[in-house]
Amino acid sequence: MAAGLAEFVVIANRLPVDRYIAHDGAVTWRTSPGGLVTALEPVMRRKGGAWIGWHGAPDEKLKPFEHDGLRLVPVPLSAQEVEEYYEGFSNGTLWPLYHDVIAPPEFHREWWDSYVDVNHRFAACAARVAKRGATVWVQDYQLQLVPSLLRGLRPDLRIGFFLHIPFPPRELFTQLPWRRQILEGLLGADLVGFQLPGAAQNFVRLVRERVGHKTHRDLIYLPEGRTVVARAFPISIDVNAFEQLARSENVTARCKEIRESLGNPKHVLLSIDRLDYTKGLRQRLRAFGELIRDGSIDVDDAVFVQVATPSRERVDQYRILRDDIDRLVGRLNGDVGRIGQQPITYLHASYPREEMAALYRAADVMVVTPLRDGMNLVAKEYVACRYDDAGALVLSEFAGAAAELRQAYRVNPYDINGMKAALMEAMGAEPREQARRMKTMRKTVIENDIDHWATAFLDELNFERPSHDKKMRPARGRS
Ligand code: GDG
Repeated sequence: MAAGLAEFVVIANRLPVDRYIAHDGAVTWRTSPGGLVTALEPVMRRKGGAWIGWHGAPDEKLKPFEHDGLRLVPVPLSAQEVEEYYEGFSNGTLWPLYHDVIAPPEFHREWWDSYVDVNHRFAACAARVAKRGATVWVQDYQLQLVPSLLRGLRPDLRIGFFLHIPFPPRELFTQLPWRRQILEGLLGADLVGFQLPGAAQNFVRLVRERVGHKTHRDLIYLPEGRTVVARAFPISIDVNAFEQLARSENVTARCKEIRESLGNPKHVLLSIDRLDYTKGLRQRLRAFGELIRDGSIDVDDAVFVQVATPSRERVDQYRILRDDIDRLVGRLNGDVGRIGQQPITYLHASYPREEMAALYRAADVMVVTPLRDGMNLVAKEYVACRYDDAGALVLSEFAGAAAELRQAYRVNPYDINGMKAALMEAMGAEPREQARRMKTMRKTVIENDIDHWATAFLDELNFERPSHDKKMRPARGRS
């Protein structure tokens, strides 16, 4: 690479860019909008950082390249690896297992073998790219073996890992035939970050019981004298950017247009999710449908807009879910709709950021009711866009965001009656009450934005911790 070795390296399953091919065949890359890139871009520039990840096309090798001042290092994946490592082990085994087994995880040895191979490739790539003593930050569940593989190759590096999704309790985690390998993989890091303290505690306890290392609170003492820290760093968003967008003239005009095209109802309810079985679409749509059917709200007064961004469409569970939701929306609209009055507007599509901001501003009630979610950034984005202190947030207690956004209308998404009551309360709240809640939530989100998250993690990662007494005897572990 022209710029030499990197002092700061991010490793994620995907590079933060998407490729566009114009009509004349010209290839351009565009930075994919996402909090992680925004948060890490300044550090990357300051330190001459590199980002390692798959570029999105199978069976293709690309040379490292520069885009928008970012140094990008593509890792190739074969079509079979996309199927086995990514769609298989990452999204068919780990994703459901880490989300309360809402869908049954599948355990296949070929998937695991592919996961191991690909993790080796990412680690080898980082070992080539990182400067002596560099800081390397590994992201998410697709790459849990990278910390220890990389440490094996490059013991001089400082290695951090952050898990964006929940980390399950031992009752679920121990179903995994490769549980010990995953725990040992993560222990290659100096700092293992989670969204919530409970997840960090689950990890520490599993390490103590299954691997046999001594632990004290959020510290894990390895026999070779190294200490691993396991701690929560709740992720956030670029609050300023969202607020600026929400305040812009275009978004203000578009917000008005959206409300008009919905027939200017008294209540606009909104949900935005990747179409995923963890997000609780079924339960919330049922709750809303019942409110109309039992006459609690009039079909002329309320519209529910559900945006479901296409996701993982080659994985079976996701195809089944899409058909289920199509049917459910059709049935509810058929049952309770009138001519010109469809209670649910269902959009299976992806939208530009301005449209998202306009939707947030147009929504009187934002309904975020996942069955399990590491954090849920949509909830924070809604709050960031409501500079007018208006609007109500209905939030699942099983979203990581519920720990911070305590003034939301809190629901258990499995309790349909409870959800109906919360929706009614949110719709009926006085503007003063809504403003009181929104102001407090805004303060929390503004104080804890994405910069704060990245800085807190990197400061902790670079904190010099003296090595502990190497003679400390390990406790007994089971596999
Ligand atoms: C994982 C964890 C954790 C969605 N539709 C569109 C669009 N989005 C954007 C949202 C938001 C992001 O995608 C979704 O983030 P979430 O946090 O809600 O959920 P996951 O995708 O499941 O993310 C989650 C997160 O990682 C971060 O650590 O919070 O728990 O599961 O930013 O705005 N953006 C655009 N068009 C869309 O149609 N532009």
